[in-house]
Amino acid sequence: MNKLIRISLLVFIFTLLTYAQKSETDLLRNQVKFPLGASVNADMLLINKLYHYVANKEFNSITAENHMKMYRIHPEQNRYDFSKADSIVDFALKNGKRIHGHTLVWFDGTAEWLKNFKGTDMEFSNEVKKHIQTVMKHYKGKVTSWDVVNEYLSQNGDSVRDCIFSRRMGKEYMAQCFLWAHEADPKAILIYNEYGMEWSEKKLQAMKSIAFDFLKRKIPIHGLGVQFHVKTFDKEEQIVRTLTELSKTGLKIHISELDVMVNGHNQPNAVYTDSLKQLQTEKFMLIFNAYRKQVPAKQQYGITFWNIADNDTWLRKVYKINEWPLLFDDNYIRKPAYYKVLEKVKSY
Ligand code: 9MR
Repeated sequence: MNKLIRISLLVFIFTLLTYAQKSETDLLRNQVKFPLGASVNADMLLINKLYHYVANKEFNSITAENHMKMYRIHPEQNRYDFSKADSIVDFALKNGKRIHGHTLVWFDGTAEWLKNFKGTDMEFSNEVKKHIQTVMKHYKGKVTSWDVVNEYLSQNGDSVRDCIFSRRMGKEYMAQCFLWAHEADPKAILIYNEYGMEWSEKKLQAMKSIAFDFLKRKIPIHGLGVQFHVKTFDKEEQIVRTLTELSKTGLKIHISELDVMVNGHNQPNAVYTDSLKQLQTEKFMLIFNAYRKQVPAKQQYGITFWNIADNDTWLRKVYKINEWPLLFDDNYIRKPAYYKVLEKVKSY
């Protein structure tokens, strides 16, 4: 009897070890040659063990989905609240992960006090400078890179977005923010993050020319963030083209907010059918493949998913859309798409 128990125990330990070893090679993050990231939420990390487990196990780069935005981190003119963002940073550092900062200046992430700021334009600029530099200095040596400005262009890319920053500081505000950011942390990788190039050639070209213009004028820009909130019906050609064209700048390319929507037309009764799952898998594979092929290795800053599992997605929370846009299902289990992408990257 004793012998039987010992043998079963040995078999159990052996299975566990084999599984542990196998599971390391079966991790997508170990099979890609660039950092694999996810944006996270501080409260979820704290309260949901599965969330914490998957974030830690599957990803080696971390972005705060919301907690570094101005409305969270700097809610009043003379008050910063770093507590939630700090807890994300602690989690990442403790587990040896890279931290990407998101985002210093964003029309939609701006705190109310700044939107309603009554001072002169010069005083407004000064507040923006103070914000950028205070946040960056707080995380100096911890946060590797920053989305300095997010969504600088208008929806279709035909002009600089009309927003509080362009109105108060002029259209050149982005260049100014990069200069301030560089001054605050000269080692930080500074990124301009944008969306929509996968469906707007005009926006793609506008982003590319801004990057070239900054390089020409020696504005300290080091990377371009391509959000890629992609829909199953977005054209393959334009997705690939986005990566090809932006790579020509020689800057680092970060796929910064990846998710693939299957209910892109927002149908209230949408069902996650097998054919949608298939289309979604193909899009994920296309993106990983295109990133490897179109972006030179030294420019590959990584692919970051916009949160962990389907039930964490902003699309359900913000837009109340029936969506399943990520690689983990509502129970934090890898979806078949995960294994397909893994298979694909292993075959390279
Ligand atoms: O996913 C984010 C959502 O939880 C927030 O309510 C929203 C406003 O702060 O921002 C979402 O994230 C956005 C990101 O910061 C910038 N690109 C677009 C993302 C989706 O709106």
